[in-house]
Amino acid sequence: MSKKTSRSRLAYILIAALLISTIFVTIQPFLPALEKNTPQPPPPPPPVEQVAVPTFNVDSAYLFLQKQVDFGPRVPNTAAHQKCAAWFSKEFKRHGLTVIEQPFKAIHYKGTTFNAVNIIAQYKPELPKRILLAAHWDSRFQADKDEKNQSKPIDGADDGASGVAVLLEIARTLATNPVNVGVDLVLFDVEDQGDDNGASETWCLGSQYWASNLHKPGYMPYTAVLLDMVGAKDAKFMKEGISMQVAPETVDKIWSLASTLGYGSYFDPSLRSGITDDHVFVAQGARIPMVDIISTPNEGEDPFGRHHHRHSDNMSVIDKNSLKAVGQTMTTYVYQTYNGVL
Ligand code: 1BN
Ligand code: ZN
Repeated sequence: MSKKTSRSRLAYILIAALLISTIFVTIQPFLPALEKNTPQPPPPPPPVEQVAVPTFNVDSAYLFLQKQVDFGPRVPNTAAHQKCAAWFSKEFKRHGLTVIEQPFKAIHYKGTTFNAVNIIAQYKPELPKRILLAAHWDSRFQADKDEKNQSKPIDGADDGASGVAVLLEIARTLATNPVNVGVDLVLFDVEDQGDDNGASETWCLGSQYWASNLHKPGYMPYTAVLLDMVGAKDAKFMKEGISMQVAPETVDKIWSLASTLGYGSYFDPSLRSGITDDHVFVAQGARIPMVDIISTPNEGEDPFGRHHHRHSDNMSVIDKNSLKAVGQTMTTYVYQTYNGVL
């Protein structure tokens, strides 16, 4: 082979090597991207610190209920109503929660202007993932279903104080058993001053106001539950129609949780028709799907029980077993939601 031929062959080899390395350097940055496009198994979720589910102290809840009734009927524009609202704020603050008092005027269907207030107690307000638990705190201005003293207000031990008592006990539980999820405990005013023969909008004035004036713009909890009439003997909680329309998965989770905990005799998985209650206005006005746990022990007449809107809705109808069934179920619901079980 001549010297010239071997030199030109060397030149060809050098040019080819240069070309190959140039191509490699050019496409090299794209190689990881190609790799990224091939399906990779998802990274494991960050470990969640598991928190034991605390016991719901029903004796403490009972005292919270008794205290409300001791103020007298919590009818708007009365001293009892004002004093009880102040006590709620003090009590939530004592447990380290951040309280927002949301005052508003509500026009009663009979024409009176009520000075009303919703109370919002926030546990760990800085956390974005939040659980909303609500109850109404007012009691009815008249015992319209009673045989006597129909124009006098009722104690509302079950219809009002029971749901709030469970929420106050959950506040106390959160303070002593920290959990890394936000919880909002909302007490709606003027739920129970409506017209039994009138429009549904005459009821639930506090939740209607809150739904149009959220304490935080754009507020959207991860899950939301309303407690109403949860303290009477022989309480029966059926899967309520509106709750099933707006949040069927939450209903199913709570009812099967209650059954697992041994409270299946209170939480009846049968369906029942929808009820006008705060959850309806929360779902309509704020687009927040909310489940209502409300006792309807009877069919036909008096679905809410023989004490409903009567003077017999006093401490004598309260049964710690009913309070415990709801309190323990909701405490477990909060802590297991955090633990990632629910
Ligand atoms: C529930 C308990 N409600 C009042 N006290 C809501 C309600 C309003 C139920 C109208 C039936 C009719
Ligand atoms: Zn009522």
